[in-house]
Amino acid sequence: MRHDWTVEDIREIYRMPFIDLLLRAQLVHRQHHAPNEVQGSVLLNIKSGGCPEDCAYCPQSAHYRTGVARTELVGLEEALTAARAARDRGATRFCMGAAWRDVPRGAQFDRVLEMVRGVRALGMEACCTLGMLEQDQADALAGAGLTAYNHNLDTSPEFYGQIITTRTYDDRLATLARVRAAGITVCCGGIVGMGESVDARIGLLQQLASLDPHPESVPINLLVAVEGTPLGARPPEDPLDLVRLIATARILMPASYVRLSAGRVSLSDEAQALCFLAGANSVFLGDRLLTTPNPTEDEDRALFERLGIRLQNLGELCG
Ligand code: SAM
Ligand code: DTB
Ligand code: SF4
Repeated sequence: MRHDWTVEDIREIYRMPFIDLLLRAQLVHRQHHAPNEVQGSVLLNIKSGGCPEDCAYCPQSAHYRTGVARTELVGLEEALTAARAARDRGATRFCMGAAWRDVPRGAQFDRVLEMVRGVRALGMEACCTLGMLEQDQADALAGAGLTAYNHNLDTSPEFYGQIITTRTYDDRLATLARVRAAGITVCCGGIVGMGESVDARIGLLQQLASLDPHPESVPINLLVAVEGTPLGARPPEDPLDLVRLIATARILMPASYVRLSAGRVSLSDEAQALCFLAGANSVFLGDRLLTTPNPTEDEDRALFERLGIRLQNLGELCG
């Protein structure tokens, strides 16, 4: 595993002829992963909307009018019912997301810890994404059995300030370090389609690949342009650029799960197939992400059947 990839190394890979890039990524993929297998996760928005951060892509930010409902933290039973349904649908990981800047202390955090224990008791991996964490909070999540914590870097350090002004890149890195120190696996990736340059994508990949160890999962989100957010009118991205980014991530971080995350509804089956060929080996299942649509169970079943892809089962957890 290399952690010292330079921007030049990465640019050279990203700009390879497309077919050469895909072949190289697929060869790397096969050294570390079962070739026709994809891991499935399901998301639950455990606390929606009203977030004090100003992430320009996010429909849950209180800074923008997007029509997303503001809710309180869901109850334990509601979360566990959703987790059981996710397991029945073939997911091995249940991801709980909250529109928080950081985790509130007290009863709400205790309830999240209960949710984590409950999901683990179902035999599934548990992931949370709750915003910034202090070390004692990361340790408590680890104590509850949390498998993974999602905290994205989103883009390069240079472009970050154009997307988010209410926190810094270093804040993000500090939380990631606390998650790692607590012994929780790291889920960290970014977004394509925010108007970032190729250099910004390469800068993101360099940051991710410099983490030692690499994040165990790397979500690559295609921007879901939501009306009311500053990025609501962004034109769609060229899917082949998304494929390039996934292939490059696969080559830089060979053992990581590369998750084709938000944005699948706007991709053709053919584009998704290229993403899998490039080394994506995880997706979100179920017709809802946090606030936006995702392919239905039937659509995914049909796609995986056409591609001969099978979902990883609970006996072969990735965590
Ligand atoms: N509030 C927490 C945080 O920001 O870490 C957790 C939830 S937040 C919604 C998780 C991630 O979802 C963000 O880091 C971003 O990468 C992704 N995301 C949010 N809105 C998106 C959108 N419209 N399109 C694509 N990805 C999005
Ligand atoms: C990640 O990287 N993508 C997921 C998960 N981590 C939490 C969230 C995608 C959100 C897409 C926009 C929405 O549905 O609100
Ligand atoms: Fe809040 Fe997370 Fe959305 Fe940013 S991405 S506004 S931190 S919920």
